[in-house]
Amino acid sequence: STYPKRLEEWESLAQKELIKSKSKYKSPSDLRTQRVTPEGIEIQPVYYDVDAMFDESREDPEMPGIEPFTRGPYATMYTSRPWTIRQYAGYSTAKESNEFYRKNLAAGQQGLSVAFDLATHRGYDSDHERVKGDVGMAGVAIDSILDMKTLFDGIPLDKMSVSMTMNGAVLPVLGMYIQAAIEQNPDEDPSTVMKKLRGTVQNDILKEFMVRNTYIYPPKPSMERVVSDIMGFMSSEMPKFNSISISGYHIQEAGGTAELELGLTIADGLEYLSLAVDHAKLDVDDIAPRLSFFWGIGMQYYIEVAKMRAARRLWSNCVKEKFNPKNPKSLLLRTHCQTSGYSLTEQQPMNNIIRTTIEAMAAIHGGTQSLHTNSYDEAVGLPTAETARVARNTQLILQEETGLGLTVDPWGGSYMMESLTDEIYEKALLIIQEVESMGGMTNYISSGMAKMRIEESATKKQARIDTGDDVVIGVNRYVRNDDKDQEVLQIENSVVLSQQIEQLNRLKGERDDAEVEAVLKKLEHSANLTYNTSHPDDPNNLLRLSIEAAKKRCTLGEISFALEKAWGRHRPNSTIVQGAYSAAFSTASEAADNNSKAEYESIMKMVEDFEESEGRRPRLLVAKLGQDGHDRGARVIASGFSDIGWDVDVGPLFSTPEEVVMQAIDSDVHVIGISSQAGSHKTLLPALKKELEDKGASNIIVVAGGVIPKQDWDYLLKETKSCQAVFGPGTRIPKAAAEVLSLIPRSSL
Ligand code: DCA
Repeated sequence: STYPKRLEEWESLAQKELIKSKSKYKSPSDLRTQRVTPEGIEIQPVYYDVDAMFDESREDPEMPGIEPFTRGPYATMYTSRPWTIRQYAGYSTAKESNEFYRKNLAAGQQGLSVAFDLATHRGYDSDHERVKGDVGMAGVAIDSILDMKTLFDGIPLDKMSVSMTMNGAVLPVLGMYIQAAIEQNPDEDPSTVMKKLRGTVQNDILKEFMVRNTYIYPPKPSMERVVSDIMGFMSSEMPKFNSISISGYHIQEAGGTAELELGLTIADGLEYLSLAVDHAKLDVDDIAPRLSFFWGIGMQYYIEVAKMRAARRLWSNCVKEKFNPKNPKSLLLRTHCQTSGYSLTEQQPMNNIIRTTIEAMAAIHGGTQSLHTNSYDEAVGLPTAETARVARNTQLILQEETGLGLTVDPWGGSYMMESLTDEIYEKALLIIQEVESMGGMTNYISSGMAKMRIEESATKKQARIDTGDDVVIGVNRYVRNDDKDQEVLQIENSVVLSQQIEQLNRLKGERDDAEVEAVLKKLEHSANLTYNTSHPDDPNNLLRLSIEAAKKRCTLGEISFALEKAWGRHRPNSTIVQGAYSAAFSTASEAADNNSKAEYESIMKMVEDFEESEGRRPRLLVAKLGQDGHDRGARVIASGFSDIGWDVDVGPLFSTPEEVVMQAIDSDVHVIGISSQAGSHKTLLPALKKELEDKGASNIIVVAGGVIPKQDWDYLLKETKSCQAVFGPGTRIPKAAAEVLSLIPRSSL
């Protein structure tokens, strides 16, 4: 076959245009490599289908609703029912969250999605000493069924579809949710009520071990007892409830590329199905139709649409090959999407509305079933009522004004989109094969491979921004310095805390202690069993027992602890990725800013000078305080500083101020760097400072970074003098490294 004539014509026309416009690209082939995505995909200047040019008799095209579902899970998609506008939210107390939900539902939101605070995630009651800074900060605090009933007061649970982002403390939370629904319908048989419940629980513990870190127990009981018992119970008792939301979102947020997000998430899904079929002896057709997915949608518009199309084809093909189900619904991937939090900038926050809109369009064009759009102030804190309204309206406008939903899979048949879909499919499949070759996802995670791959990708991403290879308007291009401070929602942690404690005391005063004791004993006994209890009729099924515990007014902390006595708490280990950050500077493209390379070299020289004059390298302890497990920022900083020449220690997650100070003194560091993403900085940084003073270690410098609103900077820097510098989101690593170095007093001066 000869090269099609039209292509030759295009090449020569393109060549002429490049010469005429004095482009820096010398030939059409230069255009083919000008943009290589983080996934390694070369975005082509023009796509074409050579086969189509030769051959008119094409195969039957793929169609939506038909295996392998590339074009959508349903035949009619949004033409008959739009996607669900499902905004994720939770505030301080159950009462405040309930008021917020009711207002939102009245204003056009269609489903609920509950955000819990970190104390709840990690299985602690609000009065536990480890969670002082976390209660009510990043979501709603739930200690018992009393809070759960308040949360859904006036919201009929037998009708409303409710999604709950809960993984670690999933048993007590589900137990309380189910029991609250039963108590809302006192005249009905509990089992009838349960059959009506619609919604989704995240229950995706595998990704917690990889990235999000809100686990409680070690992997084995988390999988073989918790996830397995929930799948088993729901398959017959709650047939309308989605038992897992297999989440790629957090892999993307932690810095993973689209291929990693896709490959690792589908591999997670396959692992859950293996658990159900091989371990729990459940029927694949009872489980697979109620598994759902959750993607993060970032700024690479074409890639995101292609990822979602490839995901459906991949899931369908893999499930068919491995499990050969009989029900076609078992092959069908349904998904929720959330726009990327990471893509939002603190600088010029209004730009975030545009980013979110474009991401939402990608999710819609990718065929999502349900969508959360972020508020534009989320790089600095929790959304206010005003910014939450803008986020919801973004979806209402897309759904009701634009006609985006009038055609199913509008990108289907585009040369570009079909080609990208194939490319991402193949790349993700390689990752799935790598996982399978190591015996599945649990092994892959335990080997450290999953974390390593994601962190490497995150470090490279940061380096691409720092070199200017990836453009972020307002951060590394078109920077302005006249931004007004963004108003942020302030939560009075101490007020929430005292309300929660009051409620806990009331509960403990009213309940029957003997009954509480008895059911907690049953839970502990079940946790110690070694046989499979996932069958819904098994009296030792852990979800069944958790509902009973909620009914008897056990607290979330008590239920969690009964299981912890048998299984212990999982302790992660931390390593630092090395070399990925510096490598990006040596391979930065021509498009990258040359000044950034010079800056990088000058800071490395400063570190060398420091070592020469001080006799040792500057030493930094990167630490996380409280129950905040979002450690992308901390890990990227650790890798970046280490590549620049610092000695870097990484403290364990979930530390108290006392533990951090002890480690800092033991390792004789110059600086403690606290990364805070979940709003506890105003409580925990002053506590850290006090502890340093008490231990006579005030010479150690403290710097903080992460999601810390500008309004709080004075409080931290001046009023309480809890730290010497604060770095907002989007700070470039070389700049931060130079500034922190200048804070260290030189002994020789
Ligand atoms: N034609 C026919 N039926 C349709 C169509 C259509 N075009 N579109 C939707 N439906 C049906 C569905 O089959 C479903 O009924 P079923 O449950 O009996 O099968 C119902 O309408 C609801 O639609 P669905 O697409 O399932 O949308 P949601 O209820 O919003 O569920 C899903 C979305 C992703 C499956 C769920 O897991 C979810 O809501 N996840 C959210 C997770 C979350 O919020 N995470 C926060 C971080």
